[in-house]
Amino acid sequence: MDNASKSDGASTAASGEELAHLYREMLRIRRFEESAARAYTQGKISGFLHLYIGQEAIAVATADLLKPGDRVVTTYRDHGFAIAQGCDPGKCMAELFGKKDGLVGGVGGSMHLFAKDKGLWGGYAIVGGHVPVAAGHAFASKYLGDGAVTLCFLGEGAMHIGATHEGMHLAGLWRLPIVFCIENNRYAMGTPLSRQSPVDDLTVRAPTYRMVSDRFVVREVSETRSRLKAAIDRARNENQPTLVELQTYRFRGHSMSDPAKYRTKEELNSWQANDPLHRAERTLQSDHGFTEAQLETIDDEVSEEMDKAVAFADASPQPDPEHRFKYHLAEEG
Ligand SMILES: Cc1ncc(C[n+]2csc(CCOP(=O)(O)OP(=O)(O)O)c2C)c(N)n1
Repeated sequence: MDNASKSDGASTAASGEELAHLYREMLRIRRFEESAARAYTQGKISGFLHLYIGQEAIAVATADLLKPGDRVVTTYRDHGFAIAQGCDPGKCMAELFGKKDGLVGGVGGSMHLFAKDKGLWGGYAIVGGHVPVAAGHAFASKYLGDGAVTLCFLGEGAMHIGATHEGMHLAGLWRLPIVFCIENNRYAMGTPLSRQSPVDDLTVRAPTYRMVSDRFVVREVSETRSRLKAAIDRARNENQPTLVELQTYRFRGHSMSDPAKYRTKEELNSWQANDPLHRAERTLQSDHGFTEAQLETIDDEVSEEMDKAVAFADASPQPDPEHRFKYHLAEEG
């Protein structure tokens, strides 16, 4: 199947109300992460902090399509999914701070956000290690006949890891209800795609796993939503897995400790000029009559929400030392 024309015909256009919702969700992630970056420089967050700024449209489009029971399994770049899927930003921030009121009690940190009740089955730190886990989730859904779809997000760097191919192989062999979404942000840490992969088009591997594929540049959140919808519908209705390559860009370094000197300012500027968040803002004004004042109100509300999230995380106590061992062994009963 031709990669560029895989949409099932679902309309890409969003109504003004829908686009305003998607825009607000993208802005919530951006403001959350800007607050997290500030907190990191103030020494409130230890360890790694990988920001998703620039890629928000993907998590927001995904969250908009999830049905109850659907599962998202992703990488350490996971804040956007947690926020978009309805996790409380205060609890997310407290998790980044390693505090007791964090999403997983402060033991996971930034890379391991988890909220089963919201369909977020984990941020994982081992590159590619979560792909067989995601295939396992999809296998469980098929076995139990629960009608759920699993979405597995991975960076393009994970396409060169053995575990990734074990997971994809089984998904294709067993026709699992899963969508593999490669967030190709062009760099694995400081290594550009051209030095990681013999091919530029990462979906060429799809037919070897009997998967359908799609590949596109993430510019419009509404287009991203309709392209992912086609893949999710295919998984849900036909048990047909899809490999989607979403071409995107991270505006910050790999993590907070990376000054990203391996890329040019011109390259960064060209992607920022097409920032899906700002494109949505412009479309709201040009096509749906939103005024500057209305957009400022949305920003003020979102910024206030994130200020409260930081205050909540600041006020939360440290976890009880005993809590560190809670998840090491399965509890009886
Ligand atoms: C198995 C394994 N090898 C190496 C690392 C160190 N590491 C952490 S992130 C990363 C780059 C991954 O890049 P990519 O998959 O493109 O995702 P991105 O960070 O761009 O979202 C590497 C090599 C790791 N976490 N796991």
